[in-house]
Amino acid sequence: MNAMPKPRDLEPSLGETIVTDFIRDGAHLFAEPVDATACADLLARIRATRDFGSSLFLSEAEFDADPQYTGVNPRPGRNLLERLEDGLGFVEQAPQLVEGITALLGPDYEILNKKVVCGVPAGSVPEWLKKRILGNPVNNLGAYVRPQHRDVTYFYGIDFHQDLIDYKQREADFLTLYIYLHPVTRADAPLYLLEGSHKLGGSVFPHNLSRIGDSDWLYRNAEHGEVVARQRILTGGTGFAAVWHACTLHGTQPDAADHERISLRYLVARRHDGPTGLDAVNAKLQGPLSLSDTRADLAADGSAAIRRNTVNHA
Ligand SMILES: O=C(O)CCC(=O)C(=O)O
Repeated sequence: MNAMPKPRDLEPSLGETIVTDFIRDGAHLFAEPVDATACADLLARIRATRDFGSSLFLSEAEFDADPQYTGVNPRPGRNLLERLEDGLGFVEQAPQLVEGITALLGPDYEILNKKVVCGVPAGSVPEWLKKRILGNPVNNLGAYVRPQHRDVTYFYGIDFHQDLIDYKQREADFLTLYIYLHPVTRADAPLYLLEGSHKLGGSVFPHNLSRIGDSDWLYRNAEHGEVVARQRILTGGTGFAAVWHACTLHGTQPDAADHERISLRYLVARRHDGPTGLDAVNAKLQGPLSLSDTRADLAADGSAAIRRNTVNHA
């Protein structure tokens, strides 16, 4: 006769939990943070590279002399993490992250993009700039930052969006990994994530969202239907790590603290040909897996053409 399984054996593995969480929520928040000492060391190295105050920014006259709205994010050859590569093992080799990502993407996954993201505090954004960007849905401040500082992405909030937004015609074959390098409270521009929003697949930004309670949103994606998505505010301590699907809506409000919020953002893509956990997730989506156009908020030069913002009212 077979021995009864011990309760421990009945518990799902981390990989199984992550796939289940992705199917249900489009995200997983890791119970185990990454190494806090390594986070603090990396944060100190990042902070030593610049003052995250108003000196980051061009003057209004400098900006108006030659406005550049595109090509202002980190890119190969201008990415602070390229100089800090030796300090990233605590993320890229963290056993829980490797196990979770492998369950979703299979072995041999590739890092598509990695960068430092800064939530710029209100006190560091010049008044002229605040006036100009008030109410815009995407306040990526790269356009207004001095060129030598464009090796980091700076946000003063960004409305609910999918990370598929940057990848026209690409299938949702990647996930986002986001790491807090210091404690993030409600005042530090935490990520707002809409659980279950991935179920409607790819959808053009800005999204059709109506608040229906304290923390629920009714989200519609045209002929692909609607879901009620629960808002989860990702506050967390040093080393907090979360992953989400390329179609999961998320955003941030402007940083209300008196100091910057500094995080790491990775996009990780599958390479594996065989079946993966992500296949099981994507097989259940009601909407498209890719989009030919991802956004309808920009003018031809890349500047904001609409002034509307949902997450700021969350
Ligand atoms: O860190 C932030 O403030 C926003 C990050 C984000 O949503 C993104 O980079 O897609």
